[in-house]
Amino acid sequence: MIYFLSDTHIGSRALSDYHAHEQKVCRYLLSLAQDATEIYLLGDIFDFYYEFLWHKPEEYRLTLNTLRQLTDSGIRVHYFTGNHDIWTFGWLERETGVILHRHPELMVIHNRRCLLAHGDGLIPSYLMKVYPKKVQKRIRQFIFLRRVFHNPVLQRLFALLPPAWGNKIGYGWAKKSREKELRHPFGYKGEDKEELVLYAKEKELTEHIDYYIFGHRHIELDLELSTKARVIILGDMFRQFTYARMDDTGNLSLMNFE
Ligand SMILES: [Mn+2]
Repeated sequence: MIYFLSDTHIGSRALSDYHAHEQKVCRYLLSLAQDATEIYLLGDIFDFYYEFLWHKPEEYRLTLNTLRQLTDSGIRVHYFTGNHDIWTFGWLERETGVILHRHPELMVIHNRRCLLAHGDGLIPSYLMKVYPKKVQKRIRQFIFLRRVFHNPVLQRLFALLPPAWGNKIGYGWAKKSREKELRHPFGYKGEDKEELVLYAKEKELTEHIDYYIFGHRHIELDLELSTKARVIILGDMFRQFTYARMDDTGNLSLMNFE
């Protein structure tokens, strides 16, 4: 079996007991070991993750050990960075044995063409022009922040901060975005408005993908396009505990944990 999950947001200070949440996620991950050959982690696994120069994220030791246990048992674990856990500079791979991906990847899995990505920043370019000014501004701010977060010079500078300060800033920023989402869950916008669906539709004009698999949106979606391509949005492992499973014949289904 092959498993796909995203948005665990481990360590989120928006949860009253984030240790209990981390334990539950690790219990789930270990439960996959019984029949998993591969596991795809599609981003935002940690709510805030930064490898500072003088401090590595040891606070996630339980998860790090769990991932190491999975990879040691021969399971290939793919780790896609999201928009909360961009800041790994090699330590995570060494510590856990995961295979790191920083960009969307097209992979053939059990004969199915799969496009795998966290999903942040995937907006068809024509959409920007038709959006109202207010929405355009919000997206531009997001893209600007995304550039700042991905900038190697700024990343180095931030890594020099005393870890206590850096973590305070990081966890605080992440907590705010989680709280906002919990207060107003952004529901499915519909086939003609949901950016990731429109992105898939645009891509289908030039090539065919069997499964588009995304995270990021914290909604559960399994939609078949007219080209028979399926767009899967995984929900999350934060509040909904949903994930996807692919069997040996390439059939994919959305599942629920506990
Ligand atoms: Mn995200």
